[in-house]
Amino acid sequence: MKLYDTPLAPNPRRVRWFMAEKGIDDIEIVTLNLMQGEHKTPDYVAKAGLANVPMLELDDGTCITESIAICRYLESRYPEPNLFGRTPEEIAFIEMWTRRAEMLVATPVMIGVRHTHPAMGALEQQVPAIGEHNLTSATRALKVLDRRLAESEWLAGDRLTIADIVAFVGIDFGRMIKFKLPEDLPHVARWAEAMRSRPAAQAGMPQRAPA
Ligand SMILES: N[C@@H](CCC(=O)N[C@@H](CS)C(=O)NCC(=O)O)C(=O)O
Repeated sequence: MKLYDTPLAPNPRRVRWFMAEKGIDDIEIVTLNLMQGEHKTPDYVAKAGLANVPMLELDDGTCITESIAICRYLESRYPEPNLFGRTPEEIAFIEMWTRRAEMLVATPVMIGVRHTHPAMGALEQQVPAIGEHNLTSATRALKVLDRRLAESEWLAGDRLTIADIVAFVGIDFGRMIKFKLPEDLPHVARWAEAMRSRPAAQAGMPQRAPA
């Protein structure tokens, strides 16, 4: 199998993080440079169906896009540790928090970065007001996460799941524009530190020079 990837973008990072939590190391990583349009070549778009990463190409040539669909496939192939839930209740609860993480936080932060970071002009017709509005929404939604994390160690229960990966990777992408966690969210701060210190947080990320 091959994972078509790019280092800084959040959606491929979800998959790399997920693979690292599971110890999956037998998938070839193919790095594309989005700024040079390597995800827009006719060959790639013919396989993926759209000019997006990540894409997982199976050994029989089947191609899967959408980071969560790829993670679900990998969960079936590499079941442990379980990150999508086992019982009907757990599966629904993890799905609920994954969707909240994506819709309330990860997507608004991504739109915020795309519309306000100068380099993103290569990929987006930028409207800074759209970016600012989305960043305000994401900041407001972090209160929802803080309330949840006041009662639970992880977003969907007592262990890390795909919901935590989606939420944290989304928030962390905001570093591109120095998006900071508000200081009055102690539970988000505790959880974010726990996420940041997991080895999987480094998976495929460019190493930063020591300060
Ligand atoms: N919903 C998709 C989103 C994929 C996506 O938006 N990928 C971005 C990188 S994070 C991309 O390929 N952007 C290319 C572009 O905007 O030209 C997923 O979860 O995989």
